Amino acid sequence: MTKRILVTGSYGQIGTELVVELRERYGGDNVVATGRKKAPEILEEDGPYRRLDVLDTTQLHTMIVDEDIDIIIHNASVLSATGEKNPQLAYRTNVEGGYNILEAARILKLDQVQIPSSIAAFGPSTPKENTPNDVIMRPTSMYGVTKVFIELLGEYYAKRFGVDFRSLRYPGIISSETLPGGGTTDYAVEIFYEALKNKKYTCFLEKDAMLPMMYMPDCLKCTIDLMEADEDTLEHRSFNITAMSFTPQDVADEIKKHIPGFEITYEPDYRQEIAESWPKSIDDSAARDEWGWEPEYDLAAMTEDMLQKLSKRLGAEY
Ligand code: AKB
Repeated sequence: MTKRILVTGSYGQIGTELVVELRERYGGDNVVATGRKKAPEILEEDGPYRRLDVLDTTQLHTMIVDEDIDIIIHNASVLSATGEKNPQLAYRTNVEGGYNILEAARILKLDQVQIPSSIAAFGPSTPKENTPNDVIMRPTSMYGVTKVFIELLGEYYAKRFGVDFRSLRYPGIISSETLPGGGTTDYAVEIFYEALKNKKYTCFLEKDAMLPMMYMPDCLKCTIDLMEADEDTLEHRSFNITAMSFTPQDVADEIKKHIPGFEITYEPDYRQEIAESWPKSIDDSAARDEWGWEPEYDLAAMTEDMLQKLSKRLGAEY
């Protein structure tokens, strides 16, 4: 029987493309896209979109019951850079929002909840190279603190109440459909827009700020693969996940292979300090071993595809 899935934060960078992919796989009507704002057209085309504020528990519970929801993918989150500007907002959205979702899963006996975590859950005292799945986690950003909390709370709900909680520690996600907002890894998307529009980009991180990254098709794949994994095969509930690691200079050099006149300059700001507290590369062997994770895109393949897709969308030749 097909499950009914509710996605929060569905007009965000990951949410928009995730809803489209889930609808293609499980049928438009079985995927309820939700968010606090009016829906973008793409989310109303092939299935329902509902206004939802996860901080309103009455509205949340009513929607789960009325829409007969089995699984929630809770993408609504304040990211690292916005979280440093407004830690109180990050706390409410990420901690209280996540708690409300876990409570709804417990009370209404949902089949599964997936709440993303991030590489931001690690901190300066975590080993930076090939960071293991199970390792010291003492993040120094508000966003990171909220993500560690949600991982621990979800694992507690699984053990104590039998809630099937799952979480992916996303790296920076690169995509051509919807811009990210408020993250430290956002430069890796902006650089493509600016390369196509203006042939130059000023980066807010240092040229050698190496971070783990992933292209959107792989992000959709790991999200859905984890959702579909048999709970009995999972030893973990929170998973490291990655596809590649690169610096701003690496991606600029790769873009230059396609757009030879492209130029990058550097004006690092407060986001550099956040980036420095995160891992440079990630060991995702737990995801590979427990549910068969394997990424498809490396830097070269991602750059080629990204430039093709974006140039079509922006009507910008290169
Ligand atoms: C951010 O930069 O805040 C996010 C993330 C790595 O979780 N993209």
